[in-house]
Amino acid sequence: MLNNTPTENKYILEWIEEAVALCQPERIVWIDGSEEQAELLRKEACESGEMIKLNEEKLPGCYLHRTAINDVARVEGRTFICTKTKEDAGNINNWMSPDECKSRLTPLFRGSMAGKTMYVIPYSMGIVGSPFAKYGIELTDSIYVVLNMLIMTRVGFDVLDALGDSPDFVKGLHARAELDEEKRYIVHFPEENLIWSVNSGYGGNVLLGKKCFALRIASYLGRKEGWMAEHMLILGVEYPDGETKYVCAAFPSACGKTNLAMLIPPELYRKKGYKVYCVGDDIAWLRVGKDGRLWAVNPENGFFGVAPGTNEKTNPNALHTTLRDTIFTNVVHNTHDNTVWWEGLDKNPPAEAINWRGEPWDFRKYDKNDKSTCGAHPNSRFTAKAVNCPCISDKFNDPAGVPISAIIFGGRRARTAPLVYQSTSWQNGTFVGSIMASETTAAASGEVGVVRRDPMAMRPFVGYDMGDYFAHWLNMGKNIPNPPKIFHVNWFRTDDEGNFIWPGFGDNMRVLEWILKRCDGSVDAIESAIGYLPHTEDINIDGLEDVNTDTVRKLLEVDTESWLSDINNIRSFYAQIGDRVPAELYSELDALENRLKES
Ligand code: GTP
Ligand code: SPV
Ligand code: MN
Repeated sequence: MLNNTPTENKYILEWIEEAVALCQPERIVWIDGSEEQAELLRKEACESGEMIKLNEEKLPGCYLHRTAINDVARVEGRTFICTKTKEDAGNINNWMSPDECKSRLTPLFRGSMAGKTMYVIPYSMGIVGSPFAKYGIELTDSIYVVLNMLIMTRVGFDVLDALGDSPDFVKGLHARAELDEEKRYIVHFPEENLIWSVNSGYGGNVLLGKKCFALRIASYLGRKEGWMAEHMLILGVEYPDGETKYVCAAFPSACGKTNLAMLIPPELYRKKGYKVYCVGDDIAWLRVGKDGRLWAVNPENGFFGVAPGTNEKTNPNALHTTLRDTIFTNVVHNTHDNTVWWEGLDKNPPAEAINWRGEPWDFRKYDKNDKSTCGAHPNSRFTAKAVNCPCISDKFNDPAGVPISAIIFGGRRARTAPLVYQSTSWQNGTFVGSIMASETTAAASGEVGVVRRDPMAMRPFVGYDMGDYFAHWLNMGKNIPNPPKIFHVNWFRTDDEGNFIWPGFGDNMRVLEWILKRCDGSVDAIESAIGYLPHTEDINIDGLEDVNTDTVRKLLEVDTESWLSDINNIRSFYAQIGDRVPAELYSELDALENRLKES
């Protein structure tokens, strides 16, 4: 079956032959990255009903796709790290031995592509040929996956040329099989650079370059090779004098990375000449540069963003990015003009509409408090090209990446975490990342709104033991002569009625400004039990209607009682991670507890 292959690489060809023998596809199609081939595949997907072509005038090059109803988010319970020993995967990950996993999954793949096409996608995470880049090949039976990978990664035969006869690539095998959730598995073999995904067709489970490779496998490689793969956005703030400073921020899924990455500063900043540019919205690969600073690249080539809540006010840049060449997944189909809609887009839900389940949808029956009445799934998404983003950074395609001044951690905390605080050192900052917690969202299956610890927003994405991951952070700090400063933010504090107190979105610029001033030493701070807090008057609230100094004071309050009860929760979480949690972090925890008790 493997005739006229675009590569002679025996590692690639032998592996494909194995996968073909297992899945038994009728034919093989190599994806060359060309527009002609992509267009043929789009047509085929529309003919089969897998995708719907949207209004070419209003949304040129855009398509709608609906996943199976049982297949709308990442499935952490069915995601496994299959290292030889359980200890290397750690207690936070699900683990299966590689042999057991392969024998359990082999029957699920066997014959799964009979009568179908197997697509071979050679792709690069990072710019082909750059020192940061890592290559992958995904085999899949889904055109939807191919078309998404064409947007999210750099696909083409130049990847095969760059690989030559090297075995150094990540193998990814994906089969939709029966989309049976009881037989759904997303499994990683970090020691073999191998990923298997079966019985799903949802983004994070099947676009294997993203969470599976660029975080789980890459975090494993990063630890071995002395770099970091993180669940972080990257943005640049351009100052009125033309200088640009870059920051990375790690927030858990559906906690505001895409929004912050594409932020438009409030008018008062724009007038002065401030601009914000997006380098990445989800994943950062970080290395120590020759100049002793930490440098970041975004290994992706597009955005797989949350649709609900995206609108002309909250994130106009994201909205504009999705106006062409975009694949929408699980949003509302407006059948009147063949466009799309989602909750929070505008106040005009379509009268003639099909919901994400594919049923006729009556917006008048929508009840804010009952998610099952939503037209769009809360985790519905857009897949859009980075080049179509109005605020994409001119460094987006720079193989060197960008130098990072600050790392920001954050999550959804209704009470405990203040609007912003600064850690006191890299070690203390690593501790701050390690104790991150957030209320769960619709981005993963399971209960929504429960507080869970999510270190560095990487709980679902570290490809090895979490204690070793913390140790890697501490080690990296020792090797960065001029490290970024580390901060923690929380846009999600609520009042007694449950309303967000901080306006968020573009106004988060006001917090970024304080953070960057701290980086260049131009503003003082208060030393508190948890770290450096802003003086109330140093958060610029000019032009904000519903925020006064009292509000800011409330947002910056540290409630000792709730922090002390959090300490107990952190102790049991560390215990759950196990005995590889570094001693340095326990001393940070003890010191924090003592400071809180004294305060
Ligand atoms: P993933 O793609 O899952 O990793 O999510 P993300 O971290 O990129 O989150 P995203 O920016 O898509 O935001 C998710 C949800 O949080 C959306 O519903 C946003 O409207 C909301 N959100 C983002 N930023 C803010 C903010 O500053 N304040 C408030 N209140 N909500 C926000
Ligand atoms: C996330 O859940 O953090 C995402 C979406 O960015 S997914 O690709 O599904 O992981
Ligand atoms: Mn994400």
